[in-house]
Amino acid sequence: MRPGKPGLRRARSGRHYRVTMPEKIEGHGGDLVAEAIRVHGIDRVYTLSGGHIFPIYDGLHTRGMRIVDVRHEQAAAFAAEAHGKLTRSPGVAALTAGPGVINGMNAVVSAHFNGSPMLMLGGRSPQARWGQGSLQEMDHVPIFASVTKRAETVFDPSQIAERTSAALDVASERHRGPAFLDFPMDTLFSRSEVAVPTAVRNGDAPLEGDVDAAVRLLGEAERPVVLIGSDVWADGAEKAARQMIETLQVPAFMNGMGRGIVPADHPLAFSAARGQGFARADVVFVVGTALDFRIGFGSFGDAKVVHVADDPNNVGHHANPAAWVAGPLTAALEALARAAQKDRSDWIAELRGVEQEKRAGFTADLQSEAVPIHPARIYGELVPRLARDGIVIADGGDFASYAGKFIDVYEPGGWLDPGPYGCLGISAGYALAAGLLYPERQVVVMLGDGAAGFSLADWDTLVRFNVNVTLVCGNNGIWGLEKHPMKFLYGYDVAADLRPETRYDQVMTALGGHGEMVNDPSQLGDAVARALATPGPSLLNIVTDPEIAYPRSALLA
Ligand SMILES: Cc1ncc(C[n+]2csc(CCOP(=O)(O)OP(=O)(O)O)c2C)c(N)n1
Ligand SMILES: [Mg+2]
Repeated sequence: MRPGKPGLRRARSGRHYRVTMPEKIEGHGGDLVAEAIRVHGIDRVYTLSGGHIFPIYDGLHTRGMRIVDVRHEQAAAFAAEAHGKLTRSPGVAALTAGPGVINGMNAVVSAHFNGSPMLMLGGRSPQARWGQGSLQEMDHVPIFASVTKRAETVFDPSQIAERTSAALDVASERHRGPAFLDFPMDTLFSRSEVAVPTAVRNGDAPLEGDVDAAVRLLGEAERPVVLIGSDVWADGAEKAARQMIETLQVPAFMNGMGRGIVPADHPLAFSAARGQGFARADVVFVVGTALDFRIGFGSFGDAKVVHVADDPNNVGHHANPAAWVAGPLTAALEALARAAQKDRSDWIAELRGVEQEKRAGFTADLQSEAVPIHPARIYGELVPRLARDGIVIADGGDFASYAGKFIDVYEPGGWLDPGPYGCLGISAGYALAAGLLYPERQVVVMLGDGAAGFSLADWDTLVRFNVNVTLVCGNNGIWGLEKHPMKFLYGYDVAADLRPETRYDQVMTALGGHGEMVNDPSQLGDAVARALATPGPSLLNIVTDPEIAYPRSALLA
């Protein structure tokens, strides 16, 4: 929304909404950035210091807004991405020109893949000297253009508030994602007087696609399943999803931020039976997630696929869906809930049988007495001690894959994984955002030893902000998810070993947190309990068996 006269405007839905006259404020560029962020209801910015962005700090500081500063920009940017995932309004990172901005790049790409609302603000060398070789003089915008919804440089000081506000709105619009703005130093230090626009909310746009066909397919299906993905949570459609599933008695699987929308102990929630569910279904409804490698590219044997996406551009036409629907997911799920009802108790009972059988098959590993410790045993000790509203973050290869298999989620917003971009090193930033947003909840990171190396300097940040987080490191001394496949393909492996038994626990204690190393499975339970009970950050360094590879079947490409 541009600043302007008060009055009625027409929304995309055709409805009208009232526009209030925004107040004018006078200030430097940082004031205007901070004000635009503040009026969007966002109270904090993640950052690492750099002179190019000092006015933004001043703008935030003088408004009493929170500045969360880290040790490597990737942590600030991943914190902003996690903030977006958890709060469903944009997380904001402010990074200094050149290397600062580029260090945050992977989180922007992750937000692009994950549909996470996020705004990255960058410093930029002064326009008055452009081309003369200022420090860190580079054009970020073309680099960010292909992985953001909007990437632009704001040259005019009087446009700063408006462009910042518009970038936040763009990031929040379906299909959500990252936006990037940078400000030349001379622009950011200049003063102007402008009106700061208020936030624009997502309207109830009409549904596109063939709603009737989707409803008919659901009404007629004998053995439907639904997969609920991250966009259902991001779009605030979790109640509609649960209602549809319960009304029509459709077995539900969940991935990404969709996990927990139907609590893991609900009669219609399934996870271990996923292979069988997809193989035996006659129609698979995929709602709010891409038809990508995580779900066999949307090809489910003989089953038809119906794709429900939050935006027409996100429909997976490659899978030739029998029907597709695109638009607000609450409306889409409410439409599906009007399908004809059917008795599906036999189908549900069949899947429940499979679920129970598969879960019974996990028990031996979860309780394994083996030395070195079986990675599954760690989950065997952790899972019973997790709070129902805990937040679990998975960062690593094989060790993190076990998290997806063994950790049950009971509330939406309780699970954070890197998503289909699969970037190692998310966890310090993700934990920082989660722990500061929800200090009263358990935050637990399931961390590979390889993944640990990407972000361990930011354990210092977790200590400095006294974030209540437990890092559980499965230390097999290898890049397991790479070593085992390479050995399988070539008969040997290179570049896949780490040093065995590295003392990551001592890194944590040196930085001021709680750390323990565990070699003996019988000591594990008590160590987990101690770590969870210790305020502030703690790290369990658990030496696991490098011979054990996660049993994997997904086709990555
Ligand atoms: C930034 C980044 N670099 C490299 C990879 C490739 N990669 C995926 S899993 C993996 C191994 C992870 O090792 P670790 O965290 O120790 O977990 P493990 O598989 O040993 O349990 C690697 C190197 C990646 N996904 N992301
Ligand atoms: Mg490892």
